[in-house]
Amino acid sequence: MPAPLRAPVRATVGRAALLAGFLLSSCAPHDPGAPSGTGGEPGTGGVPASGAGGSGATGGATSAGSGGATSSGGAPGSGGATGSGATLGSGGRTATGGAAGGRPATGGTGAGGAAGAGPGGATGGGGGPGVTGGTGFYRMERLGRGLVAVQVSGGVYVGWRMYGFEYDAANPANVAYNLYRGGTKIATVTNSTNDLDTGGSATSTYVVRPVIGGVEGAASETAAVWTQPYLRVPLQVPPGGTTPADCATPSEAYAYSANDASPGDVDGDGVYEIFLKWDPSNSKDNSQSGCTGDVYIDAYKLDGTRLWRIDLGPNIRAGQHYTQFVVYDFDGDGKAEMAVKTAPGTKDGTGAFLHLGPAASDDDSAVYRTDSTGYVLAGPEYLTVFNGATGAEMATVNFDQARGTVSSWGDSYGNRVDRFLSTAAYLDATGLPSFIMARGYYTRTTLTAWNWRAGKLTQLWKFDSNVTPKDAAGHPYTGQGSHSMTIANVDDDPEQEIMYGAMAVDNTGAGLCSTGFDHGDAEHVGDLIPSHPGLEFFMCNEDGTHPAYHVRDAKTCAILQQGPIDGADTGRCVAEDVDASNPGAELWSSSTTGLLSATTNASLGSIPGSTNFVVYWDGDETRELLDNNHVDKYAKGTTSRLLTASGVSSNNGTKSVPTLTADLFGDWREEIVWRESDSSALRIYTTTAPTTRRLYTLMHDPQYRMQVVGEQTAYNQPPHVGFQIGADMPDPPAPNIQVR
Ligand SMILES: [Ca+2]
Ligand SMILES: [Ca+2]
Ligand SMILES: [Ca+2]
Ligand SMILES: [Ca+2]
Repeated sequence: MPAPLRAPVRATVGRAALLAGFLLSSCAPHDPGAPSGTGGEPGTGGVPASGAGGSGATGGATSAGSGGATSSGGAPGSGGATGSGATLGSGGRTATGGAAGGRPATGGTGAGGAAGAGPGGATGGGGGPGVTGGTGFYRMERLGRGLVAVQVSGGVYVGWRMYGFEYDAANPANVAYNLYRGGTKIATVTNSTNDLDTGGSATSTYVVRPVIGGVEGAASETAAVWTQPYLRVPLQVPPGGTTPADCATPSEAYAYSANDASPGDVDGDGVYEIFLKWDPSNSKDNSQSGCTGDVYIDAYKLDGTRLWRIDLGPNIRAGQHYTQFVVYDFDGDGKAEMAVKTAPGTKDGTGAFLHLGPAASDDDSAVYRTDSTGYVLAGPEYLTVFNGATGAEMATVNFDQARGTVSSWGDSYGNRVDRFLSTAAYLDATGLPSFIMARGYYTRTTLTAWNWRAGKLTQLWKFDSNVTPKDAAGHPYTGQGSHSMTIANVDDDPEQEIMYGAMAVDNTGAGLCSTGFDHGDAEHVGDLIPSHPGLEFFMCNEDGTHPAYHVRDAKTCAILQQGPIDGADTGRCVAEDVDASNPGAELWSSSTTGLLSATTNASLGSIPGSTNFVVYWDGDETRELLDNNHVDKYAKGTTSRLLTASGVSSNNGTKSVPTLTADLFGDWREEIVWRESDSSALRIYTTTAPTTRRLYTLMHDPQYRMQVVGEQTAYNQPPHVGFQIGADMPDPPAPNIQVR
């Protein structure tokens, strides 16, 4: 049975006390959409340090005006006094501990290394955007507080982030948050990171400050109230075109729609930007011949400012299996990069053809497409790293899984040779992330891991099933991959492993294990069976000659549950805790009957209303269903509607997936990004359902964050955290992270 939701803890503060509050006395009123915020103010949030006064860097609040425009946040603060821990005014970044720039001067980078104790490096008690902290292994993003306020019936819903390093697993009560409306403290929230302000209105503004060990920390950015439960991000739709007269599908008009997206903070202000792939209406599944329009990738600030557009050119075909773009901060400088497969004719975000590495001497006017089929089976193939802020090419190398002989990948006409996947993962002892490019899964299977560090792109390792054909138990590594690739730490070292359908690869690039059950379309990994040690992996299978689905020990590939061999192509399946009455996750799929317990494989009743995405949306700990443009609740065998987003559309045909789901702002519940049906904007929906479950931002869970990186790939799958969230969950473990 579900744990009863605890009563919210919310202390109201008398008005007189508020007026005496010195902390906000110098905050300028919020000015939605203003180009600059207010400067820094001395605060008490920082820890005494020896640094010079902190200079607030660029601001950037997620707070938005009612029209949906993002306030671009504060100008640099003038810095706090030495030793007192400068904080900033609204929108500004906190310079932790008052050091210039606020970053620790030295930081531990070895496995399990402690954060350095450089000037200003003491952290953890601050509260403004871009706060640093933690001493764990994984170098994670420095995020703002993500404060959102949405007008709802009965007041204003307000939600914000708890940082992963803020969470005190041993003493959760040590952390609380003071919520201010217009400079007046209205609540101290101790068991969640949200509040329903019954006194709020559309003109209210909010600030939140952490209270750690009884000491109030730095102010967040200021949030204005949205009058609808989404942020609208205007887009610039690329002009359509017409295919050449001599191609397989001649003189065909095509138009563009917004497709998959990925978040990354390109300017280090603690606010995500959105990287967006544009899909031409004539994009193709690899099995289909025909020419396609070019693929574009844009980056947008949340106010709709387009930062750049990359044109991948005529030698990259459009379709779900071709362009997999990896967005994350790979070198740890606080700014996200993007890596993607490119070719001659690709123009970077400055409008220039690629010109580095092998691209320096290629022919950018060449079209390598076979006109009679539309496939691109000749010509150079590259891997390029782009600057996230400018779209400029930073490094290009040959794509080191060359197509070679087309027929060696499973067919001769050009389908299976061009099956690509990508994601990021923490693979080596530095605690910095790497990224992974995969080619092939029906027969030959290859993965390469790459580091972008100190301005250089280097290969960390390469896995090739031609070199390593079987695991220790004799199960094949050929033909095992899926249409998605998910990351989890499944063994005893902190580095992460790669779950690749029926097989897994260790962080070192060595094969870890395989079930030999062959290719499938969907996979999910998490703590699916709480009573079984470690993480479990679930997938469904395509060929009908292996079990329709299986649950395995993610570390050993030992089969824990399996479905019937039913001859079906089980193309859709989900594992998640959607039923509070059953411990752990439930399973369901397109070829089996009923909702099944991951722990026992027993049927629990009728199947949920969709077999697609899942999303944390309402106030309890079980997860909700996301399909097409709606969110649904499964309970006691019944599926009921929680949200219908009118005016938006899903992507990728019958897959009906959103543009993106991730914990982009607000509390730990996930935001849903859909495109407006004509692609004139993205809408980022946020929940307004109060909860009394408190969790740190899911983006500070290394497994979830890496799965968000991989979410854009091929048949998009929802990300899963690396610990149990569910009706019977214990308090979560502290994440092994550091933010600097
Ligand atoms: Ca940003
Ligand atoms: Ca970077
Ligand atoms: Ca590991
Ligand atoms: Ca959220």
